Amino acid sequence: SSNSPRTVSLIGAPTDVGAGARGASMGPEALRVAGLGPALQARGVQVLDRGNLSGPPNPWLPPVDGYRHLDEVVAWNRAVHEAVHGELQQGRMPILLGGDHCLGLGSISAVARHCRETGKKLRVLWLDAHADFNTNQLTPSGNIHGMPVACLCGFGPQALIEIGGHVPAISPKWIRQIGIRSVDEGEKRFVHEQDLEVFDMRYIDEMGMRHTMELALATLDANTHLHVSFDVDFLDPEIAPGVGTTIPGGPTYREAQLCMEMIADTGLLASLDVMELNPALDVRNKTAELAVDLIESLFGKSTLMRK
Ligand code: B3U
Ligand code: MN
Ligand code: MN
Repeated sequence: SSNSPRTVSLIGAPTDVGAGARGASMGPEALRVAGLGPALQARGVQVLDRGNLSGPPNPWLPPVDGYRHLDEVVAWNRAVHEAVHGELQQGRMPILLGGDHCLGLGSISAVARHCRETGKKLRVLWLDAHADFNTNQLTPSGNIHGMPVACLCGFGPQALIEIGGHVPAISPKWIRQIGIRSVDEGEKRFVHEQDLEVFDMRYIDEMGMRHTMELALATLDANTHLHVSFDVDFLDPEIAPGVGTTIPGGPTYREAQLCMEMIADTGLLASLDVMELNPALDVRNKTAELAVDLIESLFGKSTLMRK
């Protein structure tokens, strides 16, 4: 049983305007060099590479009112929103190649808009070391890649929260966060206040990845659009050094594979973000190759038997 479209569209968003380290702007090309397109074709899906979006350069300035590069982040997110929405309208599965995670806002707001237009339910899996639930009041850095989940839930600057034409773009109830292990003090309080469903590393340690994913994927049905926002810093830095903010103690290779395989088993994956890959910090493109390996599992590569 698979609702997933047979054609995927790769959309490159080469920017690091929302990040605290430069280099995620090279992510899309590193994923192509690691063979993402052919790997997906080998899974039996048609692949359209839509090339890269364009947007303003990174001015590398300090934050203003708790936001770094707000105008640039808005411009990039508008471009991402339109591109992702356009692909969904054509019946294709958008894969956003980041770029930093501030662009999850443009991507997921487009998915949410598409779900409103087609009467689908939305479930967002947020795979990340971070909750990305800061506001300009709470942020220690001003970097907007630490804020996209809050913005999607309606907490952020007007220009960002209204990108999908509906405020808030999504309800916190639609999100499941997995792999979380670095949350700022104020951000922690806000996560609890908004009742985000978080499966942090403590939970995964105690209960295991299988049980975690069973809960994160519970209550899906044939009318659910499943979106995965994969921040590559989700993974343990021992296996994935090529990201701007490495946090020790992430999922191992086996745990990450199981996570992807269980998502694949639902047959409901309908859109994907691959974010925060930073080739400037990588070792011989191995983090990009690992990301491609895991995306293959997300598309069913390691599934021998269907339950
Ligand atoms: N929570 C911190 C750090 C951070 C969030 N997302 C990433 N880093 N990649 C912040 O700056 O908001
Ligand atoms: Mn993130
Ligand atoms: Mn992260």
